[in-house]
Amino acid sequence: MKKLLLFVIPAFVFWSNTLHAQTALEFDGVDDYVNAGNNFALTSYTKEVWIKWDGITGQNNAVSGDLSNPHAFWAFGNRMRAGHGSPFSTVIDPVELVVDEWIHFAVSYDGNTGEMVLYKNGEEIQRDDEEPGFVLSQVYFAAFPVEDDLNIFGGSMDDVRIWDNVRTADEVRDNYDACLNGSENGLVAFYDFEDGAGSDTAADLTGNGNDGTLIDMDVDDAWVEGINCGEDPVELDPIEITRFYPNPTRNKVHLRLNASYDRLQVRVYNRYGFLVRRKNVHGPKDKVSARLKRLRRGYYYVMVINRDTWDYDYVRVYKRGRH
Ligand SMILES: [Ca+2]
Ligand SMILES: [Ca+2]
Repeated sequence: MKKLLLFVIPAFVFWSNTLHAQTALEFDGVDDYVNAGNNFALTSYTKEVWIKWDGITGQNNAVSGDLSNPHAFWAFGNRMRAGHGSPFSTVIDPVELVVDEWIHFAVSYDGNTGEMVLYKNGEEIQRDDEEPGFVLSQVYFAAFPVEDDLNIFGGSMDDVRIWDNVRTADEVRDNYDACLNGSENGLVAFYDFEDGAGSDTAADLTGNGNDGTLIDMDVDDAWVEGINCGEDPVELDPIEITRFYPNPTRNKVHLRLNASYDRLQVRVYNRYGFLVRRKNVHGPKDKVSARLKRLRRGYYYVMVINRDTWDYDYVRVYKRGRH
């Protein structure tokens, strides 16, 4: 039905902003960063992050501290690396970073042995010894602030996790692309970046209060499409309304869909773009209906949304009668 409805009223632009996949934060590579505070006191730790690097040269800090609490998890010289104190390059990815691709990195540090291990997409890629005895306290995303220099990261970041222990290789591999809920044992800060457009905060979902504050970022544009945690993304056909009837109608319109869907939402918008009806439908269902009873005569847009993918289709229906 979409092909028949190439005209779009301005209000539909607003609608599309409210329908999104999982989100991430995009950093402009100039001065954007997040301050996650200094309430950490970790003598052993594991940091995890998904990054999509946009290729800018420079220091590209992902999850780091600052000069007073120097630890760095960063992409310098086109290679992801980690360390603390100096040198900061205790472990280095032997392979150069690819631009514009989501990659997961994790680094663990054992404060008792000094051992540091770097993982890429769940697999160990390097390990080395660091001097034992570091305490991680301050955390920034996308920056390592020193005087007049932020050592900024350019690109997107998603699903930052900070643990107060040494995650094992099995734990990293089994969970790097899983969805966490924040209550996992040892997780001291967790940011899934689902806060959404307009938010100047990246909430810490652990309940430990390590919320991140967006600094010098455009809170409307910085929230972009992120990784989809959980199962491998299944390629689903876009939802489509294949038939709707009756039209015009007095009471109800029935909509047939191109496939069965588990979680649907039906919305009715008036011709000014205002939402006048909304209901969730639990499936699997390949047909739904929308009530137009008690609405004024005129044109309405009936939208069906697949709540698993936020994909949608809509049709225009004429409501006849006085009510
Ligand atoms: Ca996310
Ligand atoms: Ca900025």
